[in-house]
Amino acid sequence: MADLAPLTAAIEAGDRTTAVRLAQEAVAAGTPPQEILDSMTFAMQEIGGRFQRNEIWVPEMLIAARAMKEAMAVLEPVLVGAGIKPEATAILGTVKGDLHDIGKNLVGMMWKGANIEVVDLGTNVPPARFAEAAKEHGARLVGVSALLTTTMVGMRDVVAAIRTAGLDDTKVIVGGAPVTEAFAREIGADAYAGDAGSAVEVAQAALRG
Ligand code: B1M
Repeated sequence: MADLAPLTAAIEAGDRTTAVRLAQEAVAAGTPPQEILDSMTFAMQEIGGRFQRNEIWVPEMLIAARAMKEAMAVLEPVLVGAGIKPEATAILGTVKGDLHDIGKNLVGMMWKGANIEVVDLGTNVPPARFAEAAKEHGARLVGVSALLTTTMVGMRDVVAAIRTAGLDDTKVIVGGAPVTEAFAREIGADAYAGDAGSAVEVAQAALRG
């Protein structure tokens, strides 16, 4: 079995040049693509954990996610060729009336790093659009972000739109600075994630449950 620890370490360090080179070498050496992918997603799980424990901050997480993205670009054609598909699809967006997207983008990067395909609808997304996109893409996850106390209330309408559309297998995950676990429960969301690191664990638990 190839030693993929240096690839994991390069992604964790945000060293994209090394990460891309090691990914290319692993592919060229005929390492099974699933093994390469696992070593890369493991790096993002580590990064997520460190971020949650306040051992690293947004910039470190961003550069790790960027290294992951570039190494993933090397792996993607090989994964497609091997028939390895993302674990699930997630629709992601910032709630209607809200233009903040830095936190949402971080969540998207972390989800992609965890082998979840992300359809990012951007900001100021009306509730019906989340439901339409979830239906169109057969998404098992819908992630909604809000940064304003005035817009977070609109998350209730997103949950309602998903339920009204009959998307019973689609789990709604909410997050953002003013959002709390209690609020998530109150509006009937399936789960709450406090930060981009825990959003990975929360998504994986939602997919299992
Ligand atoms: Co705005 N803004 N802003 N702003 N802004 C805040 C949020 C505010 C707290 C500033 C303040 O007053 N201290 C305040 C909100 C007050 C409130 O409602 N309680 C505020 C305000 C009032 C406004 C305007 C109304 C200002 C005005 O025009 N009068 C206006 C609203 C515009 C609109 O949306 N309609 C406005 C505009 C803007 C900018 C456009 C200038 C800019 C946004 C740029 C952009 O996003 N592209 C901006 C910014 C940058 C901020 C602050 C400074 C930073 C937000 C940020 O990106 N943080 C913010 C003050 C602050 O937070 N210190 C502020 C970094 C980011 C990584 O954290 O987004 O919290 P965050 O994401 C975290 C978690 O929350 C979580 O994970 C992320 C990583 O851990 N998370 C999720 C987020 N989404 C998640 C989804 C999940 C799970 C976890 O699952 C799906």
